Amino acid sequence: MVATSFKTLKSQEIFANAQRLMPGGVSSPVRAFKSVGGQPIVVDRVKGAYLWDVDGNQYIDYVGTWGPAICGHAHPEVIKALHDALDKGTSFGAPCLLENILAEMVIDAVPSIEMVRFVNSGTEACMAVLRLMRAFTKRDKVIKFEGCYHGHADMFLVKAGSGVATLGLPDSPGVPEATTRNTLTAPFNDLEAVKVLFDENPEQIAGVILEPVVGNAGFISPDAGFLEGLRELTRDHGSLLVFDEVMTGFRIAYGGAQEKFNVTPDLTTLGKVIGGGLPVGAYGGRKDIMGLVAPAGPMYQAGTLSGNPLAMTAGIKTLELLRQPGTYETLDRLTKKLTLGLLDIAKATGHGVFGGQISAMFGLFFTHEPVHNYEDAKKSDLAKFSRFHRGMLERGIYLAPSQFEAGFTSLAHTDEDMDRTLAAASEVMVNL
Ligand code: KE4
Repeated sequence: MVATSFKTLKSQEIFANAQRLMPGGVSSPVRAFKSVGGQPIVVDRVKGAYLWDVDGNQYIDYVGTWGPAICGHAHPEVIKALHDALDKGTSFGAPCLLENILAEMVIDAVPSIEMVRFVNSGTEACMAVLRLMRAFTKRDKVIKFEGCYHGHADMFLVKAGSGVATLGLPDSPGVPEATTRNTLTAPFNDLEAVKVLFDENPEQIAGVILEPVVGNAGFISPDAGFLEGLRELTRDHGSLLVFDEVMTGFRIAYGGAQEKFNVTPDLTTLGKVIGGGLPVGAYGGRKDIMGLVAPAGPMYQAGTLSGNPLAMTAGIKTLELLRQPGTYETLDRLTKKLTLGLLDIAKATGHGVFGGQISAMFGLFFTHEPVHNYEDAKKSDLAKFSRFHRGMLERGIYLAPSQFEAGFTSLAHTDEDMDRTLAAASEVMVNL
């Protein structure tokens, strides 16, 4: 028995008060555990691969604050760098050397990025990149994929993944039809459907935006040739290809999914890892496109805290840690051990299961069928996933509280953590 005394009285009290103060008691919907049931735990502190709740329970954390904690939470070198930076102030609202340093690291790392603009979140990055796609091509329509999530801006809340899918929302009220009229959707991994959209909307499509490895419908890998096919289609139709690498950037590889799959988009969005846990987003790409962004060009986008010295500091240190030799081999080995172990245990205990991992990103579905797109994902056994999530939580394993999310490992996770996680899974899956 994986020992745990799972008492959460303080969490329950704090969360009850939170629900009086904030909608759903949270600052972001997926944290509310709505789709997996039960009360969320209230986190007191994090360190390395672990988090502790306010009742003192310790968990092995596979959410990693949704991706940024890829070096482990509160990495000592990141914390020290922040302490040193704090003495110089928290925000300048003016150019600072740290922006140059992080920009240079991003440009050196990401194949598509010749020039970059920092913002404060992945949502902001995706909003800006959509405006840029339209400004550059002078076309209004954009193709996204069902189940992909590109932040909560109006024009992306069409068949979106992540929290929208988690809550089973038909998309959101408050979004005018006029705003989403130009957002076309296709199933992920379906090149034919994209071809039809291009044929039906000749010379009207500004571009295609996607998560090159989907994390917001659960973990879904691109089929062989899918990314290459999109690169060819967009080029043939004078449209732009945009990889939303807010989640995959610096996680799938140091150069992101575009390095891993050797497909270079025209524009890329980033977030999460490049802020090392502080609020950052970024968009970047070809110089001839980025040259349109104000004040260099006419396309307007701005932000009070964009490029602030603390976020830049955390991002710089995080990327310095990631670019050490062997980083991604370690992440891949550990995550493969975990994922293959979970799949083996599920099969050995009689469950249909489909899942996989790429580098430090993984996921599984309880289903007897393969999962290539969001429709497939929705057919999986969501109730069984909820029971799995709860059983693991009670054994000190903190998984993303939704089937429509991905799992994340870090450089702080160890073989012992994986062994403990698999031992917990063996217990939970027997009686799932
Ligand atoms: P943010 O605005 O949350 O920083 O980034 C939006 C975003 C854009 N693109 C991709 C591929 C993303 O995964 C995200 C945000 N990811 C979710 C988790 N799936 C953030 C967690 C949350 O919404 O609380």
